[in-house]
Amino acid sequence: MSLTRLVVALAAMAATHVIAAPSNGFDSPDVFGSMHKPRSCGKGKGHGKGPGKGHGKDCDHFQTCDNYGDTPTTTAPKENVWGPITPADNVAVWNLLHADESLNLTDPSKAVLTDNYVFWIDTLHTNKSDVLPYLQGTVEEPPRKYARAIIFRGGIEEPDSKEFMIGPLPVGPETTIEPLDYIFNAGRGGVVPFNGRVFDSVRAAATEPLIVSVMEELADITEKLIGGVFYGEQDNRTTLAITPDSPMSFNGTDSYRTIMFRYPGIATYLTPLDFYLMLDCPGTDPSAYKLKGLATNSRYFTSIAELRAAWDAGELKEDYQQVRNPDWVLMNHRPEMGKRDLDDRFAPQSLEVGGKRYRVDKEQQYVEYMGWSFYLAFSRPLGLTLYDIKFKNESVIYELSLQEAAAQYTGRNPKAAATMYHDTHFSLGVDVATLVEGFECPYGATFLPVIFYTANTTVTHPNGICIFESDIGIPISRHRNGVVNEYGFDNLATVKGSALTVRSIATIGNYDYMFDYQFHLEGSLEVSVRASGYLMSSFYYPADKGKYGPRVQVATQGALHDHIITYKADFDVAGTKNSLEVSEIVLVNQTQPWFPGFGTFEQMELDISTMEKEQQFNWGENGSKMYCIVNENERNAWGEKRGYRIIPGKSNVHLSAKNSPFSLRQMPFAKSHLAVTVQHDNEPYANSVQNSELPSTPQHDFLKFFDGESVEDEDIVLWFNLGMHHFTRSEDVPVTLFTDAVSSIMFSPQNFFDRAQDGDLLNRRYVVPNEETGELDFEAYGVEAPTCKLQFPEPVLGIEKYIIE
Ligand SMILES: *[C@@H]1O[C@H](CO)[C@@H](O)[C@H](O)[C@H]1NC(C)=O
Ligand SMILES: *[C@@H]1O[C@H](CO)[C@@H](O)[C@H](O)[C@H]1NC(C)=O
Ligand SMILES: *[C@@H]1O[C@H](CO)[C@@H](O)[C@H](O)[C@H]1NC(C)=O
Ligand SMILES: *[C@@H]1O[C@H](CO)[C@@H](O)[C@H](O)[C@H]1NC(C)=O
Ligand SMILES: *[C@@H]1O[C@H](CO)[C@@H](O)[C@H](O)[C@H]1NC(C)=O
Ligand SMILES: *[C@@H]1O[C@H](CO)[C@@H](O)[C@H](O)[C@H]1NC(C)=O
Ligand SMILES: *[C@@H]1O[C@H](CO)[C@@H](O)[C@H](O)[C@H]1NC(C)=O
Ligand SMILES: *[C@@H]1O[C@H](CO)[C@@H](O)[C@H](O)[C@H]1NC(C)=O
Ligand SMILES: [Cu+2]
Repeated sequence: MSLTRLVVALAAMAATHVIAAPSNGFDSPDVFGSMHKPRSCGKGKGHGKGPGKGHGKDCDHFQTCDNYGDTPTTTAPKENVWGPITPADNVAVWNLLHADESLNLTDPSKAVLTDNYVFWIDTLHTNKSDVLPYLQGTVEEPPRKYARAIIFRGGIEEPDSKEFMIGPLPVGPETTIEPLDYIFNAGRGGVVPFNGRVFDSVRAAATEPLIVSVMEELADITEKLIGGVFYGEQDNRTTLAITPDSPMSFNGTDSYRTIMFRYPGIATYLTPLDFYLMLDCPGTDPSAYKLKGLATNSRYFTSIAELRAAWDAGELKEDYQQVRNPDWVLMNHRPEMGKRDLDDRFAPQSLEVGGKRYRVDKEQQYVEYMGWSFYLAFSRPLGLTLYDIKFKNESVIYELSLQEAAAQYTGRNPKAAATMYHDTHFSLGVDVATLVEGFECPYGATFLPVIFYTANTTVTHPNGICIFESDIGIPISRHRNGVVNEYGFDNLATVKGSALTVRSIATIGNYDYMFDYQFHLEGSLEVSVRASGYLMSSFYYPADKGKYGPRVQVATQGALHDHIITYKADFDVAGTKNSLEVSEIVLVNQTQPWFPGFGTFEQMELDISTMEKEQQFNWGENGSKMYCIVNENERNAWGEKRGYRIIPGKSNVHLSAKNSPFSLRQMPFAKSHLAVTVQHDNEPYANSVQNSELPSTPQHDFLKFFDGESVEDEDIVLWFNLGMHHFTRSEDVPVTLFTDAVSSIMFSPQNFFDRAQDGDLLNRRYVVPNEETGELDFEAYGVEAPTCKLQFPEPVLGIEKYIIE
């Protein structure tokens, strides 16, 4: 990112007279509390006002801080073998597919139901068995890349969707187009029946005439009942919008649409209406599509005539009218809500004032930070993925990747009751974009582009991913020894806490998911996901009595739903062969000879076992079970198995529904907190991107991973779910809040080392009162707070346009 940099004295930015960081924050006894008076300098550049003006000294003699310095570079030890195929590869693959007469492809932008066309092209995952010899150096050449392509084949005898693998790349004489079957295990390989394939714009367009014909006939009623009419999305008389629905098939032989109407525009997700159409729309012949039924006023009608009869009899009316004016859902500043004291001051910032402490190889998408190293990869369905994660040059995790972001809704209406989204189905990765510097990533963060392909073009989102180190707001560790003197200690040791975050935000329609991977200094790795954006809401029915969520506007109910975000963590803790150790706290009654008076009495004990077989499992009740990925063959100095602990964080839930027809068999991965399997090249993904339209006959069945294999001393994979039960509320308006809509997990060294890994950090203080002078001696290990002027970008910078070429 090229930014014009504006150098601003910190004093001016803070709009107060404090701080040009002291030359040594810890060099005098008055460092604590209010006794400390930092130097001030008030003549800021750029900002003329502020109470600092006129106070203190001029900042001009300070050097410029390095907080906007270039990201230090490094050279990745290996080629990034997981990264995306190149734009040139995409074009070559596109051309190769279109040159193949047997595929008989049509330009997707002109395609109709009965054509064959490319749905998308992406990168095929690289087999781990091919990668390991390269990483270990036993093979010189990196594994060759392959593309995967989904082709919609409406033009063949039995229309379907079929997936292909194309490679090796770059395209050359050896390159072939082969069916891609091996990553799908439910029996049909890469083939999905026509009715179960992604309901793309071509299929949506084919159903529109039926929707229009129904709604045209009912226009007089809908105008009066729900305040709008629908003549087609492009017709300028239309004042209603139709909603996306999913799933739209149960087993691939049927195909249906359950359409709820809403008001169009920015408030659309929060202005649902009490009017639903149910269509049957299987196959490639739209003349066979038909209306199945209509619903309003909590009644179901099997024909237009039935509904009209009820209307004519005066039986249909709305108690509440939906709000047309979208003002109430805008995310703008609302002066009518008042003003908070001091809120006009610039908020605290986390800035890399000492200069960046991480290195990036932008070419190879490789990062090094305080002993950590890892590679980044990106895919259309899954977004950002991390590979070969090492700490202190030892392997911890081979692959850490999102697998699915699912949401299932509930409600006593045809739309909410039937809604279950898999966001990878909607290519979550293409919705990763546009991070606002200073607000979503700190000023000075490193931004990386996101690249994906649409047909034979390359789309680049310049600020799709950010990397930054920030203050975590707590010391990693500290201790105060002794309370014998005026300071309250003989010595006090404290270690500064900071962490490196890799962040991306995907906006999938109504929702914004923020995905963070946070690398801590002592070897912990935290994964978290947060949700913001608009609720997918229901019309407000008082008869529901709040059972499906509260009323959040005059005619809107916040529909209760689950978010389940599934991840894969292919642990390779100090090597590929690992086991999953369970340490459960159990209570036992025992006698101890030195307490004869108690007889038997209760003690906690650890019941330690190793999981034997592949399985799905849950967190222990009230935290009673510790799960660790251990390496039986690697011991620390104390003879303990070296391991990483899996620590539950915030909101660790699994899907509530067990037998819902909409989530019946296509998402078993969402139905337990955790699962462990043996790593196989043909089991790279928990889900398939086309599973969501096949709830009863999935293309890919996660349950088939659990076929009794031993997970002891094997290359094992941990699958885990983050998420939340979204108990909706008025404070979800205008949008859900990231602060509490959060779920997380942490992986931490467990006897991986012989002691805590913060002893080598220099950003620490050791404070001892001098016995003779009574003053405090500060040991700063050569790391002092800098005296410098901070840099900020021009205020409007931080967003760059998409590049399409
Ligand atoms: C190719 O597909 C078109 C429809 O896109 C179809 O009309 C034509 O018959 C097909 N050709 C062959 C050889 O199958
Ligand atoms: C709608 O479109 C028609 C045909 O293009 C045009 O004649 C008419 O003026 C438009 N009406 C409105 C309200 O924009
Ligand atoms: C799919 O569901 C329909 C309707 O429930 C049923 O008639 C049909 O046999 C099912 N087909 C398959 C392949 O399961
Ligand atoms: C890291 O480990 C590899 C072997 O796994 C070794 O070749 C390399 O020298 C080590 N690097 C450092 C900095 O210790
Ligand atoms: C992409 O396809 C379009 C339409 O077929 C064509 O006009 C264009 O030249 C192609 N671009 C590349 C880079 O091949
Ligand atoms: C321990 O003994 C008490 C008292 O007899 C009994 O209630 C309790 O269930 C015992 N606990 C266990 C773990 O056996
Ligand atoms: C806490 O966990 C222990 C061990 O699993 C279990 O026996 C106990 O019932 C749990 N207590 C509560 C309040 O859930
Ligand atoms: C990856 O491994 C699977 C399973 O062994 C194999 O079928 C497939 O061809 C391999 N893929 C590539 C690109 O070599
Ligand atoms: Cu939600």
